[in-house]
Order: sequence, then C-alpha cells, then structure tokens
Amino acid sequence: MGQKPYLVWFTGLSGSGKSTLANHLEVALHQQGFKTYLLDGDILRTGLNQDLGFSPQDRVENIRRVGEVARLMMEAGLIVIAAFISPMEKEREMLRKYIGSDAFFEIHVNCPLEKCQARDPKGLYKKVRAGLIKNFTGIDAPYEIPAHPALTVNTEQETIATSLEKVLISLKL
Ligand code: GGZ
Repeated sequence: MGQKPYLVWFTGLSGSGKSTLANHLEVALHQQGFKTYLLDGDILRTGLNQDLGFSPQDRVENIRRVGEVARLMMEAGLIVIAAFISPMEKEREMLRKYIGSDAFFEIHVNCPLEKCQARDPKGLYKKVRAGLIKNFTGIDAPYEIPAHPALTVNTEQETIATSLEKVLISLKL
C-alpha cells in the first residue's frame, strides 16, 4: 500500500555476504509491512538460468534476465531484492538504465578476497584451488568495484546488524 517499487541490488564476491544481507533485509522489510521478493543468483541458476554458465556472455545474459524479471515484479508493486555477483560495471549500468536510476539501489558488499576465501561457506574456493572450477570471480575472472554505488557495506569489519542498519537508513523507504 503506497509502497514505491525498488530494485535493491547487492553486488560483491562469492562469500562476501550478499545473500545473508539480502535475506536479513527481506525479513526487516516484511516486519515493516513491505511486500518484497528476493532474487538470488545461486537459486536462479538452478531454474530460470540453469542453461547459463560463467563465461562473460552467460553472466551478461544472467543479469539481463534478472533485470527483466525484476522489472515485472516491480510493475506488480514489489520491492525486489537481488543478490548477484554481477562483476562488471557495464552490466550494472545496463540495469540502472533499464530500471531507472531513481528505483535502482546498488549496494557494494565489500569484503577482501582473502576473507571470502577464509569463509568459503560452500567450499568453492577450495575447489578453485584444486583446479576443479575455472573462471571464478576474483581468482581468474574479473570483479570491477562499483564506481557509483548508493552504498558500500564492509562485511569484514561490520556485523550483519550494522550493515543491515546502514542499508535500512540509506534506503529511506
Ligand atoms: C563465480 C560461481 C562460479 C564462478 C559457481 N564464478 O557464492 P555462491 O557460489 O553461492 O554464489 C555464486 C554463484 C554466482 O552466481 P551469480 O548469478 O551471482 O553470478 S554472476 O552475477 O557473475 O552471473 C557462487 C557460484 O554461483 N559459482 N561457479 N565460476 N561464482
């Protein structure tokens, strides 16, 4: 009721904390009565985007499709929360244009690669070291730091609660 559709976009390395923060944000917004939908790269890649891999072209297509889905959901009045590595500035800018800069809220989930590797929640970095995964973001595939994010959170130093607080304050819903 009266809520303005937004696309809250979390970008960052694997293991940086995007999904965790996105989930916490969704809970917090629900508690405030907002209607939301959470899109997570990891999950969409098992369904809508299961035909896509991690080549530069496939990553572009991944983000393009997510932009389309997000826009439909925004048309239905939802606040869409998205957690995707989305490593390239060009794709994030494509999204900003497509969604409109007023409704696109880009959050850089900043965490040093060494810390992400130490966390390694799914053992993916270990597999990369063993040579089992190629084109892994931050290792042998690029991650471009966002040039103009609406917000940067630093998950190495901050608690989840602190980062979430920053997101809620800067979203100004
Ligand atoms: C990056 C990979 C790769 C490679 C598998 N590179 O941390 P996760 O595990 O759970 O989430 C990552 C997910 C990345 O999907 P996205 O759709 O967010 O990527 S992108 O925006 O770049 O299109 C990671 C896992 O998939 N994963 N292989 N090679 N992440």
